Amino acid sequence: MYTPGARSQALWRTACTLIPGGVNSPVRAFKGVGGQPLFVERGYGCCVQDVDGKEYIDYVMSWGPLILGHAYPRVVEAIRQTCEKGTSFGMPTELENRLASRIVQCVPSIQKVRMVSSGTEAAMSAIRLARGFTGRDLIVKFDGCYHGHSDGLLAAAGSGLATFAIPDTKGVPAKHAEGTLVVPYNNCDAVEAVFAKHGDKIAGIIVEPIAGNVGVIAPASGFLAFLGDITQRHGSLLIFDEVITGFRVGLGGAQGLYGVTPDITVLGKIIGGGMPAAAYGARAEIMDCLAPVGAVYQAGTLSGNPVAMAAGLATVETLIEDPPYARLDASAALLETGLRDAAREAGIPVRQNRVGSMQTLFFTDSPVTDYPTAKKSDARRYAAFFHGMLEQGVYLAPSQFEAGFVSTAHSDAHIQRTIAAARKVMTGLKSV
Ligand code: HOZ
Repeated sequence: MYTPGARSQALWRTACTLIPGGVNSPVRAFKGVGGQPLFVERGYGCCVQDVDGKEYIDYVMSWGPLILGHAYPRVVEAIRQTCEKGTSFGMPTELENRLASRIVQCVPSIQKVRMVSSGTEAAMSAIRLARGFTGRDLIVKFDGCYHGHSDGLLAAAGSGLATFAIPDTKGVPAKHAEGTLVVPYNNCDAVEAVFAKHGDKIAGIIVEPIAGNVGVIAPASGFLAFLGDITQRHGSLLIFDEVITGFRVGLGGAQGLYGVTPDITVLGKIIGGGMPAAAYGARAEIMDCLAPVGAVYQAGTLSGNPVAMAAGLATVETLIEDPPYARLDASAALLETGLRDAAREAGIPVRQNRVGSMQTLFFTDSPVTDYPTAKKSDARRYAAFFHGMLEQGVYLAPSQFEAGFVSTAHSDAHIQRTIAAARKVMTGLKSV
């Protein structure tokens, strides 16, 4: 197991006395892989440096927002210039219009968009909007999909809950979770059955169009189109949670990639450029149900925060001006092939799931298509791989059940270094 340097260790000891578990978000604590987290000093390009001066090639990239890499100069400059004029007003700014118009331009389902501060808030508000618009209460979600930590959406969720095998968190009254019907991902029959029973009470389906919080799982062919069809047949709404996939798998997100347009879209991560911003959007008829036009309430002191808008705008405009998706795909494919070859040479069975620049290496020999098959992955082997890679200067997600990300800052040389590291580490995994 990798032991971080002395400063990281000291900061960790202090953090544990001040902050529950020493972290402000559970998966950062390394509990899924064992050991102690690194404390970061700085990030540049595709690398981070810890407080002890060791450099790592980073494939977490702040869990997805940093598609352009750490401290991308245009983003940093936009933040700097905006801060100098004030950091928050609680009054509208032009930056909100500019980011909103870029989102409307790129995301097929969105005519109007409301900015908030986190993906959790955006998903929670999208659900409220779906309920307000349809006048129905029930929500369908998929086993292992994660939509933030609002009460009703924590049922059978991925991300930290998958990492810690928490089936249902304490503190959520049973009646809150009762409004959420959980069905297996990629399973049209199960969705059909739930609609046959509750169809006229279902406000909407919320889905990660590419699952990213149990590791990456692509939608089965026709699955998303089926969800569009069944929601339309029953007068309920289809909500795509594109917090991870928005601007990640293309300018139009997963809906652009697969050609399926949902009713409501939830965005986060990349649209904040590494600052706290998220959003939800839909056609005008739905969005105008929100206060102050309509009667569905949602608000926030820091919603549309100018600094976050500036960072998001600089990121999104960079992507629009020179879409990097073909390059990202090529870089991620290089990594995918290299890791798979390294595993094969070492005789370690793996499955590599990848869509564009998001991917997960599962330590299993059977296909991973839903949460139960993801759970078959050998978590002990993943942990050993994770620690071996840290030793070699490569930072992977500290849990098997997360997506890894390639950014435009990952050069072929960085990826080749990563593959060389994986070759060394994989040979030691046979005995694990
Ligand atoms: N929910 C994030 C992973 N899917 C974790 C965020 C964090 O710990 O920073």
